[in-house]
Amino acid sequence: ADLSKATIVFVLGGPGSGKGTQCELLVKKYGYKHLSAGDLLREEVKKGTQLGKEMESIMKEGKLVPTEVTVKLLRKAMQASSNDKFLIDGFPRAIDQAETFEQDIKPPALVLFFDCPEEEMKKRLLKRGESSGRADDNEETIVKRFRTFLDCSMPVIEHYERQGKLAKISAVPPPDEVFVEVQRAMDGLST
Ligand code: UP5
Ligand code: MG
Repeated sequence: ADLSKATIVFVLGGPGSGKGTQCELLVKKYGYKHLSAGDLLREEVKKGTQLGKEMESIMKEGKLVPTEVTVKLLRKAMQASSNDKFLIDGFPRAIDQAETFEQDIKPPALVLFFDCPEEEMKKRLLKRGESSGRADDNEETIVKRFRTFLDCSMPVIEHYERQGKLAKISAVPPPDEVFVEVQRAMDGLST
């Protein structure tokens, strides 16, 4: 796809806030291509390459993989898609990542932010950890992921709020209720 004509929606929120869950609903209703940065990274880890091993240990520490790695994976996946509407889930997670993506690819039309208290997110992640097999769904890593979110990712959310691009949505109600608010934000987009 010609990425200069793409419509980009960033889907942000803390660990376990429900980004992936809402993206699934969005795909069904709006036909976007869903790209989760975390999923793309976990696929690389599965390949067992040297780079994959390095990323695995970063993710286990709840830290951020270098920006160039994620942007490269995202760009490749976007170019490989025939779709030109993208949900970029779990990215950008730091200001430099937002700047790099905007310069290399394009600024987002809209940023969805799922607002959720840590206690609720922790409860969800520990529950999911019983069956997810995700190496970062354990109490110790969860605390580190929260820390990184507050220190590095909240400034991204504030940045887009200042630009008037942010739709802040409470992620506490059940998924279908959260999705009502998501639709309200999406329907304001003219594409
Ligand atoms: N659930 C969902 N919605 C619910 C609701 N409304 N009510 C009750 N339960 C709800 O949901 C989490 C769980 O909650 C599920 O069991 C769900 O059923 C339930 P999910 O939709 O999976 O939430 P999500 O926000 O997607 O949580 P996820 O764990 O994927 O978020 P993270 O941001 O932590 O994970 P991600 O995969 O994006 O990143 C993982 C790691 O990769 C990062 O910590 C980092 O180390 C690395 N990374 C980078 O370095 N750079 C990147 O750009 C991206 C990732
Ligand atoms: Mg997710």
